[in-house]
Amino acid sequence: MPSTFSLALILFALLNLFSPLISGAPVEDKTTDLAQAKSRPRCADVIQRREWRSLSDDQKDDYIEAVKCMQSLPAMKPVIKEAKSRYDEFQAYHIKRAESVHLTGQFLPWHRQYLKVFEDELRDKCGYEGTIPYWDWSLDADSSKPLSKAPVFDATHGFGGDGAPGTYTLPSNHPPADYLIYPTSFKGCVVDGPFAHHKVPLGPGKYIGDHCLTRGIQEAAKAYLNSIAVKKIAAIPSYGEFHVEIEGMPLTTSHRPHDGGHFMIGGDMSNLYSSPGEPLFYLHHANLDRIWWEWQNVAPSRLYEMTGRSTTTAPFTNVTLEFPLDMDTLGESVIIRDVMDIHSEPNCYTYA
Ligand SMILES: [Cu+2]
Repeated sequence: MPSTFSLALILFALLNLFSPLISGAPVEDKTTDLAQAKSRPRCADVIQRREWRSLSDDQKDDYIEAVKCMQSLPAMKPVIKEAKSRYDEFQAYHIKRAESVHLTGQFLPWHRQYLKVFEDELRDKCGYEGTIPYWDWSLDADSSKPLSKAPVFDATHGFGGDGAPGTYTLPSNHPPADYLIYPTSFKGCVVDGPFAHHKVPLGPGKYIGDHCLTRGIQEAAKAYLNSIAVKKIAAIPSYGEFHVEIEGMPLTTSHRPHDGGHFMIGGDMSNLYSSPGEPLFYLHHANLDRIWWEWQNVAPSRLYEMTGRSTTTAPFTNVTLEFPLDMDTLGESVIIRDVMDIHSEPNCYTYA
């Protein structure tokens, strides 16, 4: 756990960086367009995203093999030249877009499309026949076992475990507050499982330098990830409040499932910019996306409910269904409307 002081310091840095967001009045111009929604073709077939522990060992191995395949394919046209693999290219684009796709209305839809293009790439370039699994961390947070014993951290059929203390040092010329780092989360390199000693070329934060995949599992994060925390957020009736409450700090003053999950894994994952260097990023965000999808399905009016500011700095506009979700060289750029119904073209997946 970071000390209260270091948490306060981080919060201060976050508040400074995003102060216009916090001080500005929320923009309320809800977009609900059911007529348009009905015109989108329904998928003939949907593929199922499943919870990690419901996969067979072979299915788990297939997913990890596909991720490792992405890490072995050359980058195509990365936005940061040091990105070496196609996998790194996804991380690079997240670093570049981090300040516009977090703490804004497009947070959930942008990450929904980001996951979709990553999943398409696993299937198209690496012959993967499955989907991105999701990690329902509430199951582990509700359990009396430590989070570090969660099946995702298994060394044989999982992503490997916690960082080994003393194996990693943050760059000394790295201003932690600028990069929104939790220094105590960088416990050490992952030394077991399929990503042991895997080299991440970008991060932590906006820093560029080869380093090991780092973790620092925080057991205290259970409080933000348990089923009570999830139920509380799922019960929020408006999207405007829901997307803030699921995303968390610094929009909120304490952790929520999104930032709490990032913080729980630690290392690059605990960073706003470089987090997709951690392969569990995709399973964490798939679970957030599932919670949003379930929220959308509570009432027909929610399926296309969208609101929130488009930028973290003035002048603020409100995101609408026409707002662009750029994916650059990663895959198809779409508008928010296109991602809202995952059972409609061009999405065609669901959560089991
Ligand atoms: Cu992100």
